[in-house]
Amino acid sequence: SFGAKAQTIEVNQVGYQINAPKIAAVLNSTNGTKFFITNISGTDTLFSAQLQPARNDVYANNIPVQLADFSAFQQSGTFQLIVPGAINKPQIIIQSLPFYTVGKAVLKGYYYQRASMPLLPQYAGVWARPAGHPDNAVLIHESAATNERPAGSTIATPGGWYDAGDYNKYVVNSGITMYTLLSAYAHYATYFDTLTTNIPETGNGLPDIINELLYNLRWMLTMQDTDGGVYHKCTNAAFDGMVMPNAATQPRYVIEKTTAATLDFAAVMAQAARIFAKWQNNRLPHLADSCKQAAVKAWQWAEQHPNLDYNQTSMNAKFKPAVTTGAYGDTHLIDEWFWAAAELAITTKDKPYINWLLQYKVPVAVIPSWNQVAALGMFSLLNHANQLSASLQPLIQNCKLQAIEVANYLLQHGNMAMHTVMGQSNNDFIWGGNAVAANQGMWLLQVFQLTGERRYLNGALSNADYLLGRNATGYCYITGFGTKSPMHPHHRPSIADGIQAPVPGLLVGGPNPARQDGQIYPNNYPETAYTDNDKAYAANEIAINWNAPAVFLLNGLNYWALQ
Ligand code: G3I
Ligand code: 9MR
Repeated sequence: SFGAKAQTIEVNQVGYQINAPKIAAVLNSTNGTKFFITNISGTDTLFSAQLQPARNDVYANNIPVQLADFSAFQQSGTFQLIVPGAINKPQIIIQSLPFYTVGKAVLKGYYYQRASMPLLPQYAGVWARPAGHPDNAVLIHESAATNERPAGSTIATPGGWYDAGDYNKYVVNSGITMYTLLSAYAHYATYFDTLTTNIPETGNGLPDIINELLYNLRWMLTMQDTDGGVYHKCTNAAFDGMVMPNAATQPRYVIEKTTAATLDFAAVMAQAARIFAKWQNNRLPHLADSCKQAAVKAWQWAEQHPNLDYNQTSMNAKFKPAVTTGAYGDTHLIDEWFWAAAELAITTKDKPYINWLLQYKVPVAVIPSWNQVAALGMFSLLNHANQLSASLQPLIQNCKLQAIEVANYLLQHGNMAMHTVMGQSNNDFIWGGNAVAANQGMWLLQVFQLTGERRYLNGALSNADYLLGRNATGYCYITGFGTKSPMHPHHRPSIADGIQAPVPGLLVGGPNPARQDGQIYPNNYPETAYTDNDKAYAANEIAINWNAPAVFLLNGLNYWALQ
């Protein structure tokens, strides 16, 4: 009837696992009755069932949504989903391992972010490009000047990944990113041991996830000054224009050493030391030891400089040139202390870290983000419980209770209309909200591993469905995947390379009604405030800390499907 909104069916466009829950959403639908799954040409009906009663999607202007649950249909192949009255008949892919290719791609995404080296056609395909940012003579910014390293002198800090759609490298954001990738390996080693991503190091005897994260870890090590403190970032003074990396030649600086960067660095290096120990007698001699020493030195520096928060505005009042790139400023560091203490306690078993943990206890852990890292330490402690001293066991028990309590809460408070864990409240739809969905999924996968209860696994899967298309925009939010995915991410190489398709395997930030980029969005409802516009950096940028939980989630789901 006039004015009624068209009924559209939104599905996980990448695919459904054959033995798992399989749900599609019919938007703007109130009185639908049956749905049908047919062969791809629509001639044979293979399955049909009732649509569920409509519920309003409170995050999408209360549109009525009816779910089509075809979990009972367990046949692999490509099918068509038909709802009488709907304007589309989406393709449905059912496979034993539907997230295998996309899981690889989100890991490969990091290769495309590499600074200081050319991407060759045999690895990068049409997205091959010359090296950008050698970063072998980066200026000491006034804010970072010391007697030994006066402003204007240089250090070498090559390599690492570009943070996001911009070309700067930020230690704080590298911290959570590295943790997440290292943890993915720690949890799913047998799976990652054989997963290759066609990068220059493939076949060198190390798993490619390790090869990839080593590229950034080696950069991080260069960001530590001889006194143990860690520079906050390696950056231009101002963001580059929309040019390729090799055309972005503005001077680079390392900026003041901060407590947050140094603690995050300590945590990552302590965690890396445990994981790299596996190869200390062959592929990675001495690296585990170097990481451990770097971590200890960083912690000691942080103890001596506990209050050096990064405040870009006040820094710019004192030092030149003014720096206007990403701040990653955080003034609440108890979670950073806890995370670093936890990783160092696990790796070294030394008293000072154990005592710190016993004195300060476990901060309230929330879904991780670059400035909320308590849960990182919490899960690390939990996963190493049997190696830790008796004195720490009550604290670890507290971690376990928190982990399960949050997981239960997540399962109970999702978006009921779309049947996703994503959508606990409006606060899920923020700058980088798609990483909130992925991190919720990561949390649930870890609690599934702890408890063996399948409902947690299913909760994680619901957020994979969200990211891959079962949401009110109908976008699959990973570039290069699905039938409708971002074509114009705020990602300088994707904009400047003259190739129509964006660099693949990158998760965009997602709906964000705050729209801090000042662009025009279709609306400002939490779940639909999204635009595939390359100027809309508050919704359509990509970032290393957002891809990482997608690596964990999608590959974790693959791992469990293979068990
Ligand atoms: O901390 C407040 C919180 O107290 C308040 O309740 C909430 C309400 O919106 O806002 C919180 O602050 C937000 C902050 O992130 C912490 O989550 C800001 O509004 C929000 O604008 C800020 O967004 C960050 C953005 O940079 C701007 O600083 C994103 O998390 C962060 O992912 C993004 O990172 C950028 C880098 O700076 C540069 N490189 C690209 C990268 C991705 O866009
Ligand atoms: O490209 C920048 C992106 O990486 C950041 O997330 C964003 C917010 O800090 O800023 C982008 O740069 C814009 C700058 O803030 C304002 N002038 C236009 C720049 C490119 O869109």
